[in-house]
Amino acid sequence: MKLGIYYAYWEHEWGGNFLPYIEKCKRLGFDILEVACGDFYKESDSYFKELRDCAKANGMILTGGYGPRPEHNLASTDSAAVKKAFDFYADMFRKMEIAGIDRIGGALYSYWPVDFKSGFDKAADTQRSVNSMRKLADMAADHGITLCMESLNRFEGYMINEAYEDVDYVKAVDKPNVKAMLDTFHMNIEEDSIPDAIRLTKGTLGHFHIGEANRRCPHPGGRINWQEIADALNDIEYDGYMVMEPFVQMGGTVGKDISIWRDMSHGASEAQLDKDAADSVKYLRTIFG
Ligand SMILES: [Mn+2]
Repeated sequence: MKLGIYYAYWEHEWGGNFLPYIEKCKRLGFDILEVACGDFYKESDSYFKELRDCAKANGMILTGGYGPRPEHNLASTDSAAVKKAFDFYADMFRKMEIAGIDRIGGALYSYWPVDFKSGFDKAADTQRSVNSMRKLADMAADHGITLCMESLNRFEGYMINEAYEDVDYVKAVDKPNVKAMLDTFHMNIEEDSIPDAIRLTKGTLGHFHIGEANRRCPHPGGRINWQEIADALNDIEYDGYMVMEPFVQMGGTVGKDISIWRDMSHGASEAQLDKDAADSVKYLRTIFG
């Protein structure tokens, strides 16, 4: 199994420069670096060529993530805004291809984090989202990109909270490059059984995020049963990637969006954060190979 980590573990703001993380994560024992694609519009093509060359030189795979800002909500009733969102994604997909990124995951079907006070109509929003996603999928396919629909917990989203809803959504879109995506942090809140949820996604699972129940790096003795997850992924013959998405630091937009209101790192230095990540991937290899 190819194992990765999301760069935001070390950062307080989304975006930023991903280049130094390629070499760092290689050194820490990862195969994959996941980057945030939401600010790709700020960078020129030459930056993405540099990313691709750096990843290649280090033997690293790059994957993408995006929690769409409200103006990129494909389920919006504002069709002019959705049209602009397609333009935004067109630029992102083109740059992803330059960087060699062939998959992106997140709440691409909606926006994130959801403002529940503004109200919503789940059935109507889902229908609009499915229609828009068919078009987005064709745009992504032109760049060899797969779109992964991440199932989120109820406090962060409303359209897809459980694996069965994810599978239903993916089947409704019915495009080969639109897949389901699970995350152990969200599943731990919403699913009756994490392994059963994984088994439900057989044939549709495109990406997998992992973390402890409180989003620390996976470690022995935590509350997530990594062996039963490995068994379930093995049963469904999952051949995609596994990317850890730890969040332990307060502060900035990352800390606010993720709701980190105490220093879960206990004042960890960057060297300590590095060690925790390296220990985690070493542990995961004993279970996932
Ligand atoms: Mn996730």
